[in-house]
Amino acid sequence: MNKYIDINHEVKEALENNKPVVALESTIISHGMPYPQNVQTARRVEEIVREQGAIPATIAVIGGRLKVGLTSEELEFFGQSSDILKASRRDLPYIIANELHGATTVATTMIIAEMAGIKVFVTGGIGGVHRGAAESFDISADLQELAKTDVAVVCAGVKSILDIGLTLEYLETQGVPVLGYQTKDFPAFYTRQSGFEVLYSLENAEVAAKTLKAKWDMNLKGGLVIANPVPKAEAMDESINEAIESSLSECNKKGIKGKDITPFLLGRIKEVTEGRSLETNIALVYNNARVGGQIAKAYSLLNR
Ligand code: PSU
Ligand code: MN
Repeated sequence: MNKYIDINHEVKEALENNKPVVALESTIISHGMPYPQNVQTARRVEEIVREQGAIPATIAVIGGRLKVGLTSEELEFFGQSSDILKASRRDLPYIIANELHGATTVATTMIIAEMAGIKVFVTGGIGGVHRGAAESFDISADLQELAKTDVAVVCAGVKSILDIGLTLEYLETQGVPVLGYQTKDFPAFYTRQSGFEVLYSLENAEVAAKTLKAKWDMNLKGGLVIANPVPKAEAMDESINEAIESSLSECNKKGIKGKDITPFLLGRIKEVTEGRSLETNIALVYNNARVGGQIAKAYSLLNR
């Protein structure tokens, strides 16, 4: 194991004994939701993973250490502190060298999960190709990471603040399987449908686990996207698209760029929807934790 990583005792013991472990990211905590909902959600997500019989491993960088599994105090600190850098692949070396704190994105959480030997990772939504990328070149490093790092990402699809069609094209080019969980509609985070379909729908956690195993047994490098739509009861209706459009044009007007775009849009959409988008966001993460926990469990049984 490399000298930069600290895996907590419970997670280490689980990995050594081939028990199911689920990785969780920390950008969603420090840049994706306001305090205190961020910490409450993170704790509940860990609980839901446990209810499925798996061990949660929230991943973050604290004082330059790659942490796999946070203590309750570390989680609280992370949710409250304002000097936490959003850490994608490019940011890690500097943050480590300077002993800073970093919130791990999907890309970085995948990197650290792979270092630790964790195969299943649960989040809300992944990054993607931004609208207008032909001009801005703004394509999330999450997509490159999915091409090369062997971790399955359970998410609720891609937000329509992004160009969903181009995101799916990019993933196809990179050979990343995009699988619907009990659906053929590719979900758009707040809504169950995006207007795009996936080729394959996974019937249950066992089929999902066999799909991961087949990919990695054949040495087909890289991750998989398991797209799990928000439950019907908590999904938003099409009016969310107006909130997204107005937030996007405000973002452009203000000249907000790069890594600040996603956090700005999430905050603004929450204001425009008077908090409803945050409730949906929380509900879909819980649903992903449930499914991800089940897939991790099924995967560990396959490898007994
Ligand atoms: N989508 C969300 N909430 C988030 C993110 C995405 O609904 O918090 C975060 C994830 O950590 C993702 C990152 O990896 O934003 C992508 O940022 P960028 O586009 O700058 O790569
Ligand atoms: Mn970007």
